Amino acid sequence: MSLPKRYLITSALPYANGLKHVGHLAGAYIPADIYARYLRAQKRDVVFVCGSDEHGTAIPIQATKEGTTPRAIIDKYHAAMKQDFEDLSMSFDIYHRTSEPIHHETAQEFFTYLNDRGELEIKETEQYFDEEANSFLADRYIKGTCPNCGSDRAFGDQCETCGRTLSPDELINPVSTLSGKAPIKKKTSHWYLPLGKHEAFLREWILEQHKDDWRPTVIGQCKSWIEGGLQSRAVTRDLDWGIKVPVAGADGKMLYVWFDAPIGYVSATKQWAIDNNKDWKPYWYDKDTKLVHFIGKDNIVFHCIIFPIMLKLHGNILPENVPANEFLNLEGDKMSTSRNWKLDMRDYINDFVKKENGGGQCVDMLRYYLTQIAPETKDSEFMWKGFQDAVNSELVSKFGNFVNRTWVLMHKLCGGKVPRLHEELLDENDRTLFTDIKDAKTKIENLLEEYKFREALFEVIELSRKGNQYMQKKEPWIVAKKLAENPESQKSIDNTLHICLQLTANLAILANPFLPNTARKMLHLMKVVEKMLDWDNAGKINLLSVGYTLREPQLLFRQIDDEEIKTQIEKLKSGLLKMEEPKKEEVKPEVPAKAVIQFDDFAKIELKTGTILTAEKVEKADKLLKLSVDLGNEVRTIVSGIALHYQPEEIVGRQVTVVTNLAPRKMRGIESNGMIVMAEDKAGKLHFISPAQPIDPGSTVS
Ligand code: B3M
Ligand code: ZN
Repeated sequence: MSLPKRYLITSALPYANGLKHVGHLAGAYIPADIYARYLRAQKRDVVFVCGSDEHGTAIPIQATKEGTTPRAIIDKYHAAMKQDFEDLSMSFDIYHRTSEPIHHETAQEFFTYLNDRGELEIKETEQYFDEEANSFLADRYIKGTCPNCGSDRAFGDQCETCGRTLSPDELINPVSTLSGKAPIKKKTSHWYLPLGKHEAFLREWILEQHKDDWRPTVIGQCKSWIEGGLQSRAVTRDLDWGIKVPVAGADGKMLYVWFDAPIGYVSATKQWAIDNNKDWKPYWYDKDTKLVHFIGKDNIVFHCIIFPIMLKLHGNILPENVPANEFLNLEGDKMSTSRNWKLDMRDYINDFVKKENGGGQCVDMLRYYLTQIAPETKDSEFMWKGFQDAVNSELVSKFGNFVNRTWVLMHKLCGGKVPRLHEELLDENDRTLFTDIKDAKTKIENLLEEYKFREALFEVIELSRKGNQYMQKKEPWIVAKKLAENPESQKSIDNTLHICLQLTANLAILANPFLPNTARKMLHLMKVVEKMLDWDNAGKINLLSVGYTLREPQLLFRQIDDEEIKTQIEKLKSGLLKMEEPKKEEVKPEVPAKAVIQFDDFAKIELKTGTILTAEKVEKADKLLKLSVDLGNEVRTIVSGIALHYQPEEIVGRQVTVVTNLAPRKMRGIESNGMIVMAEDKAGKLHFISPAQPIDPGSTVS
């Protein structure tokens, strides 16, 4: 297959309504940055765009919260996010914003183009209206109960608890967040994009053409949308913040934020072209451009279904791939802004990067860990202990250690210069390492081309591990001890260090997309120029010239100590408490004691001890775990609402108390035969009621 002529890479445009956390970073930004850096090192024609999403109801809602104007909000958070991305070495070619006039014009032109060609339809519908506030209610302004997971904190567009996309009509007991009253329905007309008309196209393009190269999670979501029946989607809203609908008489109507935001990729490209004296058009019209959208899983439908339909109708190219990531949890719980359970990029920057001993190495440590745990195929977990382990036992002990040993020994045993290679003395170990270097390049390249960033990074570390192993086999420091008796053995030392130095140069090239600051620090140690990082140089074993003097050793990374981890965990927990405190003030009414029952009533309940044999999460239900429980003479399936409190793996083997004669109940399609009895503490955490000593499963509790 021939290579595309050019690449356009996009990262989701974050809403300018608050600081973004490391979950966002891991989902849509770091992978895109790795990919862009890799392609640039390949000397391909790449433009990498991003910017702030400054429309939608999220903005005025935040303005109300902060007692200021929407304009002030977008200015504040645009600047803050831009800075955060810079501080974490994101290499966008442009970080634009959707409030710019060039974006408004581009989005309006798109709308007009589609509307003029009859691709949009106008429909009159009834929509929720708040009589007290005299205003139509945007989806975000309506709260209610989620039809999917039952959470009572769902919004009209999405349930934050289970992540399901909703429409306001699906909400149970809707309430206006403006007045707290139940809204009424009122007539209004809007422009709709009829998705159903494009079903055949979507089936062919996604489910046929891309069934093998898009991630299964992405294909799965698209499939369920297509098969669930594609409804027309309104592309305008009754709002006073946004881009005006460019039609005479459409006063008070704005383009829906999800109509204008992805067009932000186009306007960012235009602005980049103006700034760099380039032509933007080929990036959006020429079939030889490879367009790749990096996003989180909650944005899949917009990037795989709605925006592609718009692009197709507008005559543009379509994305080649949309490598969406799943979510990143933090210390065993969902990241959440409202509960303050999160790690903002800014917090990490302040606590690590800006600290003495921080800088580029701490940026790369975070990039490393977030790539190592990237939620590419399923949700994953940021654990501070995991961060510490990743840094200390991989970056420091493998990668950093190899480079440092090489440098120290080269100074000690080879006079601080690149020693000669004595070809006639090359042995099996040397040759194997040469092959390993070449193979690593090919493997990493193939993995990156397939958006498998985790595995690609693993191969980089793996190569440094092989370097350590090689050094360990060669033991140049032992050989050096016998130099007096056998001066010829200097040649063996030279060979070892020569090869380790060439490997270091390779590691710099291969690590560069992931750890750009480290790669530059290595260039400094080697006293070579940026050009050495060209991807083409990887696999070569003559990158450093013989006799060239290199700099003194300098550690690439520092260790993360226990104290730092402890501080972060405490900070996270205290932040959570702070948010929960106000709740405590609303004194909970004492739960009235239940009515007195007779012994016979109690005796109706059959309680037994059981042992949990297996536990797994129930798909699309955050709170539920599916358990199989050993009750002595039988094993039962029980669905239990404890998933927010326990990880499946931590409860296997636990002894618990089970109500065994409860009528079977279906939950999420699984029949539950019994109930695990739990005690709830003041903080709402659930605890098992377990026998003090291990006891036979199936023992009667009475
Ligand atoms: N601002 C939603 C989000 O930040 C939205 C993405 C737009 S991408 C065109 O998740
Ligand atoms: Zn829900």
